[in-house]
Amino acid sequence: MLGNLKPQAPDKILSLMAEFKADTRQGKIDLGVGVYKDPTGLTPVMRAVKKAEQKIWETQNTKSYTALAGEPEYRDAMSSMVLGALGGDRVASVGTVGGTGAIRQALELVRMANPDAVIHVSDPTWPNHVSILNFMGQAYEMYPYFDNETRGIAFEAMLDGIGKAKKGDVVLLHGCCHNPTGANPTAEQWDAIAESLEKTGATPLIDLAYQGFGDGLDEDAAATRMIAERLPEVLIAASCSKNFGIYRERTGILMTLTNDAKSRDLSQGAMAYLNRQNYSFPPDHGARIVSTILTDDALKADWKAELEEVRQTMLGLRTQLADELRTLSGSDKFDFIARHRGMFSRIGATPEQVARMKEDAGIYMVGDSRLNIAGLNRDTVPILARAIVEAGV
Ligand code: PLP
Ligand code: TYF
Repeated sequence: MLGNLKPQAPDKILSLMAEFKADTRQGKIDLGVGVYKDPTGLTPVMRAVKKAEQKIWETQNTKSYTALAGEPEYRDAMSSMVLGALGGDRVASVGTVGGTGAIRQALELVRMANPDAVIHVSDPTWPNHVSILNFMGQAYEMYPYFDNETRGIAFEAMLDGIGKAKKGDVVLLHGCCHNPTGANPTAEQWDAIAESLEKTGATPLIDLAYQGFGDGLDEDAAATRMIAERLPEVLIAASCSKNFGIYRERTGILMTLTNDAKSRDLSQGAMAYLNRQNYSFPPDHGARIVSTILTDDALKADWKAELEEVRQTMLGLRTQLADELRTLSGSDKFDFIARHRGMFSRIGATPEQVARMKEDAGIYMVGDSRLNIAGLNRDTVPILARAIVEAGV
């Protein structure tokens, strides 16, 4: 039976990780997979996470099952972090296996509610969105997003695209720090996106995987909150992998906001049902770390301070790289790097140029020319800038 299986194409980002590991060259630079690295190249366990784990170790007296939906303290704390005061009783939620699990459960929830739904995703989007949609056999369309000339958003085309969504369809949006491009809508553009959703009646599904990595914890949730306030029904898939640095703990949450108690309760029941069908109880350890931090003033303050250091480090690298490229290229065409936000920028290099940077300079970025800013440090920025200019980008 198992011999009938077809070989599956590997995840390009994860294969790049393996290729980088196997490269024996000194001075190679990994700008591939989206994990934060400090200037020494380490993905640290955050201080508040260590302290929360210690507190859990000292006080936890059982590892018995929790609840199908996950612990209420975690879900409440996440609702406040993402939605601020808006959360409250419009929200239904379940803990999930990472942000990926939240997206998968969201798509399954949509399929249960409307089997005819079409999911509208940005072109490009995180490859796993497309992979999951294909695997599920879920109908989807891509709306234009990135302008390869300006390396900004092709906004008129984007609006046109999402305007084609119908009531009962879903528009998948990156709440902040778009992956893979780094280009994000302005506040005015977010307003126009909300207006389009109001007009068409399509339901937004907001993927929030980088809250705190762009303009700040509240700033990065502003678009999500504005949409949650204006739209009658909103789905949010949030991840704690990056902003708490707990990638391997697999900590995420799926939230829905509705305008009536009946829909909220149906949604809560359906999401818990989906957890049961897929894995029963969601992972607890990461969720408990998060709720321990968010409900303790001192831990929360320390976590926020460290997250802000992480954000500022990435912003500093962006400015340095844009400055360096302005000097080396004698033009301002790379200034978009300083305007982009989050871990990634798509720099607009061809696949050949990306391959050349890997071969000549040992610089690894994803084939679509997405680079992870956090893979750099002050010493490697000039090396990358030179390689970009030498490759003729
Ligand atoms: N959504 C986007 C856009 C991502 O980049 C990621 C990965 O980091 C996720 C969701 C989910 O991440 P995880 O499943 O590791 O929480
Ligand atoms: O885009 C990235 O690099 C991150 C990490 O299958 C990631 O989102 C990459 C591939 C994958 C899961 C997570």
